[in-house]
Amino acid sequence: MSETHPEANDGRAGARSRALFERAQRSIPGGVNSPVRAFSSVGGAPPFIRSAHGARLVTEDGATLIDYVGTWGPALLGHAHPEVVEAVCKAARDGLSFGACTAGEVEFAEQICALVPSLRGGMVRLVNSGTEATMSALRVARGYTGRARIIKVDGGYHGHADMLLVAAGSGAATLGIPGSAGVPAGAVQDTLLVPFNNLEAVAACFAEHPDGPEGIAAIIIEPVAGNMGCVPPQDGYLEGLRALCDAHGAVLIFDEVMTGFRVARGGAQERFGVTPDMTCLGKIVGGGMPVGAYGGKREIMSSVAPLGPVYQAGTLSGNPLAVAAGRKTLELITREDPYPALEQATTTLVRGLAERALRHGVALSSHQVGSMFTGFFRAEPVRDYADAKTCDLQAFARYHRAMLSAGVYLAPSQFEAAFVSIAHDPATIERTLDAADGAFAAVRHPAE
Ligand code: KE4
Repeated sequence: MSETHPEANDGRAGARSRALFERAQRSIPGGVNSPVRAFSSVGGAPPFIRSAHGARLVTEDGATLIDYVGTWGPALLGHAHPEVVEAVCKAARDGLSFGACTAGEVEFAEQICALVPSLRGGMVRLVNSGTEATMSALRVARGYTGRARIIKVDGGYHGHADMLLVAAGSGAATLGIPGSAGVPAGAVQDTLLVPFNNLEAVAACFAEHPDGPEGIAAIIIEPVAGNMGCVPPQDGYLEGLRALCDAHGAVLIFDEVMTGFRVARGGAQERFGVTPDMTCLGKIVGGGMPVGAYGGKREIMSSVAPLGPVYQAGTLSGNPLAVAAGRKTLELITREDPYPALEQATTTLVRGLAERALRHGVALSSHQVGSMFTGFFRAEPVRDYADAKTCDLQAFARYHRAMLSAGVYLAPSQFEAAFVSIAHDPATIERTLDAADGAFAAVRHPAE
């Protein structure tokens, strides 16, 4: 086991993780602080993580795993990057939170606005999560336009605000129905659902709800879908949304919580050359600490209290530790430009996985944008959530278990993206591909 490349080994929950999971379920709902972590769709107890450095996790059972969850996206620079950790420790020694203005948050806001095209010349407000960012951005869009209706994509996830927890009805453009217990019908009565990559359905919404007080306030979209698995926008799709919003006076909101600083330094809006009116950020912007942000054109953000009538607040918003982590992270991605190498490493991995799946006769459709990717267990490409739902989820579960046994930690759901960090060096990618050889064999010939 070399210092830089500790041997990856069986990551399935051992005795200590299983005991901790048993205990956790007595005091935490489902034993987890976020549902996907429970491993429900792949089975078995989740391994409990003790530490994480670079591209690797160490479990409570002492296993070393190669990590492609990356704490769901933030770990672009690898876990526990020394300069980020030092920045947090330094800030902590001067106090954890003041609930007051700080120089750091001003510098951070200026950094964010300089990097994200839709924020240049505009304004940004810091919050503590992606959910807060999207919830707040939609409230601002509604306040700014005086309209109530919003459009979201079926299979798009923007956090757990009531108005966004909607299930699709039948038909192309459907009025949302509550997607969770506890969400009253009234909370989603103004939420319209459309399939991803379908401009006609969006146009139909605007036709059905003409501009004016009963019209559509905003479209919120993941410009690269990540929460149905990684699905890129088809050519012209984002441009079409931009044109429809311009034509109807609706606010175009890019939820770049996952894609921001991931698929390019300036996010998907920089990569695809389409500038929204507002952007929501999270994950990488906090470098692993709890930071969300929303922002956009000055005239829109001038609606936000105390400047304007749209209320939004937060005790820990802009707290010095999270700001320190975020500032150092953005400084590093600016100083070092990791994107070409990240893309190359991810392309090597995705191509290698596709070759091995083919060799083992496993139907796999791979999608990659920058350093995020998903292998869908079906033969045809995936364009939207309806396509994604036809994947062979049993095959995915067998693959996930086999990769975990071989020391590779993947998101426990077919409908998630995987992430490569700058710490995933060629030896790590090669070790992952070796594990995948066995995993695809296990998919094809499950142990009796
Ligand atoms: P948070 O509230 O979890 O910080 O962000 C919500 C959110 C908003 N927008 C997008 C595009 C997101 O991907 C997310 C959260 N992503 C999920 C993983 N797909 C977080 C993992 C979890 O829910 O535990």
